[in-house]
Amino acid sequence: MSPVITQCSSMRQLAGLGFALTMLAIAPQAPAAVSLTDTVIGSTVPALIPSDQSLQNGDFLIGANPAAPFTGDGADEPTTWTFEFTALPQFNMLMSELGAPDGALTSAVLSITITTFFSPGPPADIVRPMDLFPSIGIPLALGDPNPQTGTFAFDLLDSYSRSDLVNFLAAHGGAFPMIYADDAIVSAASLTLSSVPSTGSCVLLAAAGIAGLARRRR
Ligand SMILES: [Ca+2]
Ligand SMILES: [Ca+2]
Repeated sequence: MSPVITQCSSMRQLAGLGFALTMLAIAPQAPAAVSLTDTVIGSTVPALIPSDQSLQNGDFLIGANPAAPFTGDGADEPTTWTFEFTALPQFNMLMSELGAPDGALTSAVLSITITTFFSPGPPADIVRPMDLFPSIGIPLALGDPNPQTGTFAFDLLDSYSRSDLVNFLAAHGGAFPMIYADDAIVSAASLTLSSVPSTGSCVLLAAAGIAGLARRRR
């Protein structure tokens, strides 16, 4: 609060600010920022099975690749999973915010924890929402000891437009399918979608505050 208050040069301005803040506080349908997170978990050491079979590793599905020796060894195998937002309490509020004409998605932070048996690794790996391009490259950041586990975080808005992400979420009915490929075990992932109230809502609130302030000064 202090940066705001220090900009007020008189008691009148302070009183006006207090009134405006009161208006914001008592507004009956003041929209709030919404932030939803879904987290999925698997083992860092899944079973090792023949490569013509796929393997369920907790919330992750490791895909078959008959051209490779095994499934579950973290080499030459795609991993897929789906973030689910529909069951979360604030899902409808988030979709309402995201449906505003100006789009209110402010961040979509993906975190993934991977274990690679390559050093340095993982070599040329990627992650992306299932149907969206381009893929996001995973940094060649893990080395000895081998295998090594590391966590990476990306804001999907750095790679995709707001509308692409919102349309993707809507097209999948609130689910958010993902794919990682192909030289690591993915053992944890989370996606946090954040929104702010649409500009229209903020303008209405600000107008109410200014109108009230004008009446008070007459
Ligand atoms: Ca494999
Ligand atoms: Ca590979």
